[in-house]
Amino acid sequence: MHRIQNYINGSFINPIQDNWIDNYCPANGEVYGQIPNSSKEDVENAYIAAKSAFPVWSQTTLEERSRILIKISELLEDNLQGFAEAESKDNGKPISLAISVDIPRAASNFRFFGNAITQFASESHESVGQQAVNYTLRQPIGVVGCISPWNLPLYLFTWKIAPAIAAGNCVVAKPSEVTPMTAYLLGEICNEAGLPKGVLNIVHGLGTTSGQAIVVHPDIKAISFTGGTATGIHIAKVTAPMFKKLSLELGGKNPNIIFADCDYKDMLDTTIRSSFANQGQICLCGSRIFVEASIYEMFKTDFVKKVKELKVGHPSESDTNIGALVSKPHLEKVMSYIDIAKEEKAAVLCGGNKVTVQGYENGYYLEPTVIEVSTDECRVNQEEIFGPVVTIMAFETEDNVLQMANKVKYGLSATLWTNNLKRTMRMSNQLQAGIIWVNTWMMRDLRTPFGGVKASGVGREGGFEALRFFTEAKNVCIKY
Ligand code: TXE
Repeated sequence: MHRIQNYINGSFINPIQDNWIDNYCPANGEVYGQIPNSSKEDVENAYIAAKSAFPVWSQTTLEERSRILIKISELLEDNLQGFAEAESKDNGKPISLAISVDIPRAASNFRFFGNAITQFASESHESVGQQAVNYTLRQPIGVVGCISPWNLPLYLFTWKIAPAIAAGNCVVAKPSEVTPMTAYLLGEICNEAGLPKGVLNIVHGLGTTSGQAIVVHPDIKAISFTGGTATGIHIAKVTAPMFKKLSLELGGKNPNIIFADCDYKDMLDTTIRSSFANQGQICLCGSRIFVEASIYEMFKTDFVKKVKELKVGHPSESDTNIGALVSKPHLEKVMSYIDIAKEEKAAVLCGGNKVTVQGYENGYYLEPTVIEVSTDECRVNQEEIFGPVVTIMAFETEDNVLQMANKVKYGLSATLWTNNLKRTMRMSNQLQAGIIWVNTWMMRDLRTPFGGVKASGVGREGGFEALRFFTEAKNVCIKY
């Protein structure tokens, strides 16, 4: 059985205690490999490697850091097919998505931050009348921890690592134990690109052991985490007394608000994507759909018809729209919400059942599901399901939908469909979310701040925000 290894100090090594975890293929439910079940000793070794690499890396010129990051990006592009196949097999996502989104975006992350670091600047303040000038140094923090989830494995892993190393830090990183494969492959690419040993160290294992060891390590001074809100709460609690810098990108339950004056076809096509892309396992998915009453019945008919046309199938088939969910426990969690919907007397308009894909009977497939709710206060409309399940309901007025949109504990993103400029401005100002999309969804410009409010997390990633997170500001005041 194929075993992947930890990547520490530029070498691939087994976990010290020789403990391993089975890795499942979601498309057929079979174990296809094993990954290290790393302990805190493995994390300590990764930390030691990172600490030793830091003095040289933090003093490496920006041009040289940039050159290496862009080389990593190019090598990812050269190996697009292999990485996409690995991602699809590990995660269950359609290969078409891994080829068009996940791996290109991972390459873009390195290219973007390789370029961004050459443009990163800090402020200076002339203290007029006091004969002094202040300037701000932006210094790398040292060794930082990056912990990422399973839904967009390499995409989110590199979204953290690239700015961290661009800013001159050395990293101890842990991908999700559910989807470790592309992070493992990244180590080889980093060596080929000439990234010095120890700048990036990748430890595989469970959140509660190796993840926890990163989080509580006294000398890992900053943690960038993307994952579930419950884990985010735990990390915030345990790191508070240690005064660590924290960036937490957590769950979402995002409203997709559709007004009658929108471009209907564009809205319908995009709403299919924003509901079901990646099996609905994207923190940005618009899982609560609110439709203006005057077009509600038309939308319901058209949307359900389109949803029924989506093909649930093996991720490697090019015409598959919906692949497998990431794991058996996750499939069970998502399905439990379909039972909850029935208990809450909501109407399941389509979907709701497991799908048996011929030849892959033990895969984790679920029909795309649309639930019509009569109140926004039910659990399916309030709790993050994180699967191919959306709720729909009608609204009467702008005030009414704004209130419902904001009445959840999360606040990551919101989508608005309207051609009314004043309404766009009013609603964008008042929606409680870190990201608002108007007449589009998940259109990304890597320079923009990315993150949420309320239970969707703290801090912003993206652009200079990420470089600010991964540096400490130090003010120098010189009197002349
Ligand atoms: O995430 P976890 P899970 C949501 C989604 C999902 C729920 C739970 O609703 O159903 O979260 O998913 C590591 N110390 N999102 O349980 O556990 C873990 O090993 C340090 C939204 O799979 O938060 C993995 O690397 N690390 C989300 C990472 O945290 C710990 C994406 C995420 O896993 C740890 C995924 C600990 N104590 C799920 N415990 C998004 N925002 O996109 C776990 N980990």
